[in-house]
Amino acid sequence: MEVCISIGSNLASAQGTSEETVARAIEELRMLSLTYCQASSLYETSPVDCPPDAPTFINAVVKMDVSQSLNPADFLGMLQAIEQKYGRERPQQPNTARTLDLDLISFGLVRVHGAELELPHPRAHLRAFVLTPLVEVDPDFTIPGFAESAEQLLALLPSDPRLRILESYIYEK
Ligand code: PH2
Ligand code: MG
Ligand code: MG
Repeated sequence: MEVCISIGSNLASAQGTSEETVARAIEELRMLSLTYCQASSLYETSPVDCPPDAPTFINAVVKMDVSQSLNPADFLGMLQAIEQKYGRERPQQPNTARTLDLDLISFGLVRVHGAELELPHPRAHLRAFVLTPLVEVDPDFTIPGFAESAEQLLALLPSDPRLRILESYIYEK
């Protein structure tokens, strides 16, 4: 089962800076993968739909395969356990600075419309901080339900003036 996960951080955790937290999250995800795990580089991105003065984000994407026996709810629980390990707090106010956010972008071709989980992620196609690292991993990736590739979807979005690839965290595929 191929899954795609967006990783974000704009607050240091007890385990380190946002860069270090995202790099560690990639290794945590790698341990959940079955035969392959493709991680993007780390990117600095402008906060989108966040409170004023929100810190810059570090974002990355992982595409990997997981056991066919997992269902999306089980896998979401595994992602939330990793978020917890890196000190994720969930204040009332939306999109406050967070140590680690692991968003499930797609889970095979599964469609889910629940209060806890929506698949594919309903805003992934509108977010350059998701599509930019995804295009690095797989430009031809299609989010279930879309005719356009990730690369084509990204071309429709305005560019982020703060977008910067972090040279020290370029991953081998
Ligand atoms: N996550 C959000 C809201 N805004 N902006 C950036 N640049 N990166 C994110 O990961 C992000 C965001 C909600 O989780
Ligand atoms: Mg998110
Ligand atoms: Mg989230």
